[in-house]
Amino acid sequence: MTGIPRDHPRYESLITREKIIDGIHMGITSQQGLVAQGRGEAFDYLIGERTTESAAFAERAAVAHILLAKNPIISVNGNTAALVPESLVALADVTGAMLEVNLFHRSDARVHKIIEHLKANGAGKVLGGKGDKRLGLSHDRAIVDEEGIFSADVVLVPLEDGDRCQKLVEMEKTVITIDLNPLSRTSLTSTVTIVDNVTRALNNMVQFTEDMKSGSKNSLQAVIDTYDNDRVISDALYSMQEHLKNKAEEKGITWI
Ligand code: PTJ
Repeated sequence: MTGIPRDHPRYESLITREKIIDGIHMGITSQQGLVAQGRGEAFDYLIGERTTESAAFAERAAVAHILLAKNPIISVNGNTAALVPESLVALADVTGAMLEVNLFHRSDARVHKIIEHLKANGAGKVLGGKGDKRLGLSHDRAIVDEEGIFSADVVLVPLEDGDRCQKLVEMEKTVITIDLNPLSRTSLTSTVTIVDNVTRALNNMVQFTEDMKSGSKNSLQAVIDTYDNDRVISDALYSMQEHLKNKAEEKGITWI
């Protein structure tokens, strides 16, 4: 990584970019991953680069679904592998979910590099290398493992394009997504939509799991029952609007 000074006002954001670039050099992140990161950054700026209350609610609902699931899977792509490998492994460990590599710009070499990268960051078994089943999609995200995403009841999908999310919902799976764009196809089709940066969301989910894990099944179900995904999406849009309004007013710009 290049020497970015710690006191730079955009330090966190610049480090995140460096991690994606490093991911490309390591052969785990696609070049398109840079563009995706740029889109994410823009939405993160709009929401104020923080976890909103409703995103935290979605993260708790997501944890409740994962803890109640029979076969929960955390799907990993090239961006998340580069940005948050330790958090992916920590969430898998604390919840008992399995990690599965699933790529849009798929190559066997990249799948195996990501599996090795996750293992180097402490993961045990990582799925995705078999690719012995297909979802009904025309692109390579269709390639999944039978014991993983194919038979999962709950799938956590941090950051992707919408088709597979739609397909998983059609297969009657509970789909949890992390996507900073509250109006993306992914966000609009998932069961639980977390509008937060994957770099914050996964760490929050690890903490929430530690708090919620000892609770009863009924208490976890209660979190799910009181959850309203439309409300969460609507709140994300409102939070963006309010953040922009406050920023404008701080600078003496009239909000019309
Ligand atoms: O590794 P691969 O081949 O599976 O490809 C992965 C990418 C991400 C390149 C691929 O799935 C893709 O092109 O995704 P999109 O269509 O660009 O969608 C990415 C979505 O994630 C956009 O809505 C972004 O706003 C959002 N996003 C980007 N970075 C983050 C994010 N959301 C949360 N946290 C981020 N750090």
